[in-house]
Amino acid sequence: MTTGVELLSAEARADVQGFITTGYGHLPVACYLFVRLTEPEAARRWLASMAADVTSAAPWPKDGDGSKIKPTSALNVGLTADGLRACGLPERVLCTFPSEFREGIAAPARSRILGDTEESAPSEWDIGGPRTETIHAVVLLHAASSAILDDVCGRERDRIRRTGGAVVEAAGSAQSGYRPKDDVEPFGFRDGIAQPSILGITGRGLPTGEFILGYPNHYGVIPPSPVVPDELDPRGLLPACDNPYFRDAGLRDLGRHGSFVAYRKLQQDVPAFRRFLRDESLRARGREDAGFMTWLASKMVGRWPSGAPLVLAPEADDPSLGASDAFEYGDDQDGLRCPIGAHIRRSRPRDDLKPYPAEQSRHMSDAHRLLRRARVYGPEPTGIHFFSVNASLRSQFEFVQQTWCNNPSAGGLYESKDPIAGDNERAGEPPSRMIVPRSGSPLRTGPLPRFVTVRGGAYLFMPGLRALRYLGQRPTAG
Ligand code: N7H
Repeated sequence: MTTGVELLSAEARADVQGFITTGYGHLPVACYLFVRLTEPEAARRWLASMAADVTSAAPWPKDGDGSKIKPTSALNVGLTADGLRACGLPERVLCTFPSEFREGIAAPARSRILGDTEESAPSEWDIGGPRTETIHAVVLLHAASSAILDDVCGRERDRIRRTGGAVVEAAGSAQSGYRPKDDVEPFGFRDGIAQPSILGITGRGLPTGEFILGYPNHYGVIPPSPVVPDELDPRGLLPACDNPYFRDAGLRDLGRHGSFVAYRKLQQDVPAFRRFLRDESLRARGREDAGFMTWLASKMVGRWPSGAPLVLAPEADDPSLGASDAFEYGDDQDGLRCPIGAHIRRSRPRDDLKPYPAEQSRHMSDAHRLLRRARVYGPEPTGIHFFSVNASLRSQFEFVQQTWCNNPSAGGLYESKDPIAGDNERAGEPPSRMIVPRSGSPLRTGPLPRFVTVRGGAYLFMPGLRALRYLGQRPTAG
């Protein structure tokens, strides 16, 4: 959809949290504070005080010569369902949130969908699981330098301290991350290239409602949004609910300009990844062949280490194509260039979602896009703090993870899950293998280990600024 575009007004943008519309590429270092709210009144005051400082999606001002003046730090906040409850939000409001959000990422039903089993099971997590403290909110801090990050982190910790114990950092808080040089993630591949563009922000791309609540989505409808009865918002802090699902029902829109965020702490077993490539090289070539190992790893990802898409650079890496996202799979139906099972092809099949024709494939693929935000963690690159921003956790993040990454038959494959993000190596299941089509017979690798282990997670509601102020006020009887 690219015509008849309604851009969000400056006022609307100022109500959206900046984390939804930008990955803060110019703010390479990040710290995430995981907090618990122990007393509703003071917790609400904490939220209200933060609302004044939260970084919005308002366009950055420009200086005399027209260049943007970008902030040197950014503050954003998301709440879990437990967190909303801990702020005193009544059940009759909570029940208007989607069920997957209310259950939370660590609920057994969600783990089955996400493939969070064995070492990735929530019971094993460092943060956000049933054996660690309940997380109520996550404060996301991004900064231009470590010194600035220390500053803003200190400021937020002071704000927490001033609540006198009503807001406390949970064990495992202050997770830090950074944007690596050349955006190379721990397995050695350039990341963060393919991102959907939000129509109402940039004037092109996907319908705004895929990422920001309150606008038409992929199907041309404004999806249901969390709502508050009029009498619980006597001061009219929230916008009236003009969502056709609820019009004239005496409700106000708590969701407007908010979004949902899936947080995953994903640990990458870099030595196991290298070992696997080496073993496959020994099997296929009889020796450790660095060229073969890079080739196979790239077939697993769907891009070369520089980021060059295999579809455009089938034979060898071509760094000049490193940032390219202008490609489709229609001329590569058999996956001879980019395997059907490659991570990027299965997590976004573009024009070739088998068995559908191109137009329908594009349409279906576009219904399940994610805004990916990530920062690498560890002194040695050990994994990523992964965030998926989407209006629907169920039909975007969970759908991609379940139906495309974890599905051994995706795209007509057989016993082959996503080699990077799939729930490989599950007890009681046949081994999953990477299949690389070639002229002649395809290469079938040995069993894929799970290279990526989930170490933590949270489903967050990232409210609009008005909604944040509403959540921060003293409630009327609920
Ligand atoms: Fe993936 N990787 O480094 O190998 N991812 N991913 N991802 N991923 C992408 O195109 C990676 C994960 C998607 O539009 C690239 O920007 C790693 C999860 C989607 O063509 C690389 C991990 C989910 C895309 C990686 C990981 C996704 C994508 C290419 C875990 C969803 C865009 C760079 C540690 C549930 C596809 C780029 C498109 C791209 C890697 C996780 C989804 C290199 C290491 C959990 C939708």
